[in-house]
Amino acid sequence: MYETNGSCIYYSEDIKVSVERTFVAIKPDGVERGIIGEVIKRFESRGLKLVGMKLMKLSNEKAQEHYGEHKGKPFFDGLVSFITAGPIVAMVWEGKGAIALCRSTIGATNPAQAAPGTIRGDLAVEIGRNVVHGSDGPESAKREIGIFFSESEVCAEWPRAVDKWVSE
Ligand code: DAT
Ligand code: MG
Repeated sequence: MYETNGSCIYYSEDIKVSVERTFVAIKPDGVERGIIGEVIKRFESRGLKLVGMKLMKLSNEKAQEHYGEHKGKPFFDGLVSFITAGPIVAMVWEGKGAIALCRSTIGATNPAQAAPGTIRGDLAVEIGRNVVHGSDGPESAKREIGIFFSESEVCAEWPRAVDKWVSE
C-alpha cells in the first residue's frame, strides 16, 4: 500500500520507510553526445528506481522557472540558452535518501573538481557543460518534479521485488 505525501512515499505495511523522490535531468549536451544510457545506468546500478521519464525540449519560460534561484547571476542567461538548446531527458528517481544519493552520483557542480567515479567527474570537463541536473533538497525536488511532471506521469504504484535487496 502506498500513501503519497509530497515528494515522499510511505510503505505502510509492517514497516514504515520514508522514500524520497528527486528530479534529475540529462542536459542537451548529454543527449547530443549520446550518453543518455551511460547516465541512466549510473542511477539504475546504484539501486534507485526510475518512476518518471520523458524526452522534451524546454521552453524559455520553463527554463527560467526551473533555474529561478539563479536569476540575476552572471551565468543565468547562458544557462537558460544552454538548457533550451536541444532536448533534455527529464526523470524522477525514487529511493531511500534519493536526493543525496543522486547528488553524490552526479558529483560536484564544476566537472573539473568532480571526483572520478561521479557522472561529472567521468563524463564532463566544464561547468557550463556538466551533463546532468539533480535537485539539491526536498523543497527543490518537490518544486522541480512539479514543473516537469503531472501526477499521472509519475508511476507511484510500482513495487519492485528487488527493493528488499537494495534497502533494509
Ligand atoms: P548544480 O547543478 O550542481 O546544482 P547550481 O545549482 O549551483 O549547481 O547551478 C546550476 C547550474 O548553473 C550548474 O549546473 C552549472 C551552472 N553554473 C553554476 N555556477 C556557475 C558558474 N559560476 N559559472 C557558470 N555556470 C555556472
Ligand atoms: Mg542546483
